[in-house]
Amino acid sequence: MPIEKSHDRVILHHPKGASTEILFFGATIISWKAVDRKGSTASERLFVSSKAVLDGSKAVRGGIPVVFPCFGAPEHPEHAKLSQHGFARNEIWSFDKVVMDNEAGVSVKLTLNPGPSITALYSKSFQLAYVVTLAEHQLSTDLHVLNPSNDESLEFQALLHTYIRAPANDVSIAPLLGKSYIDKTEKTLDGKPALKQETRSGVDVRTFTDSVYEDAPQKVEVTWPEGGLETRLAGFINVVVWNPQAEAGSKMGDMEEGGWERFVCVEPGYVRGFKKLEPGESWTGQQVLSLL
Ligand code: TA6
Repeated sequence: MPIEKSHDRVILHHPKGASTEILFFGATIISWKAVDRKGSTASERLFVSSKAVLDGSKAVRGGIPVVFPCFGAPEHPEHAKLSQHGFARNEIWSFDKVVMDNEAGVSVKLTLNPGPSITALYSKSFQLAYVVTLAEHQLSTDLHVLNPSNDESLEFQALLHTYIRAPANDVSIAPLLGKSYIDKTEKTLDGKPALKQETRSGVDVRTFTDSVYEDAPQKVEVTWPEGGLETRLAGFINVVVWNPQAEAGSKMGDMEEGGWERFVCVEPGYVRGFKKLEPGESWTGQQVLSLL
């Protein structure tokens, strides 16, 4: 059966063996299994910490959390009451409909609109739709933001916090050479994160890494011996590369021991400044993950 829906999640199955599992909590994708191009059995391509909390009491440590309307600590006055990375990853989304179900793939749409738990913290009108499409070797995640207001603009940040399962100390991420980036692991004398220019043709995460790249390329390859993934982005202007290593990872209560050795986060986002939608306007951020 291509689509299994229960009270708290939906699981999509591709006829050729791939699958993906989406919690309605946060619209968090907690599994993507894909068959590699050599045609062996489907294996897990995302990382979810074995200590992740999946009962809806806190954001999932792993998979693909949805970050909206702010990235990191809130900076916009309208976000003053929000927690880190905003509310989207902590809210229950609604299953809207099956978008596609055929040999090419299976696709579903989830939605999030302001409910009491959101309006208590955030006063702006918005409509979010998240379309997840599973193909044989590919997973697409499209985040649609609509400003339904007749008279107010909407300013937000958005990001897909993708935890790619990989041998972290052996990965290379490209092409980021020459791109400017904010290094959040280093503070300048005035306490601000350091602005740097990438000098590496292949970025590694062998040390604690938390880099926000400007002018994201439309395609990023994450490669390692014996494997790799490609991320194609549209609508997003930044890409964040994050791995806490033991330095930060060992302090995270929901990070399994040594988990930082088994993932790299490559996160398409619109996180430098704010995207502004005038009344009635909409925006889409797309991530397409493909096996190399
Ligand atoms: O995307 C990188 C980052 O912003 C890091 O600074 C780190 O905070 C990470 O997200 C995880 O954030 P979380 O709120 O999920 O613990």
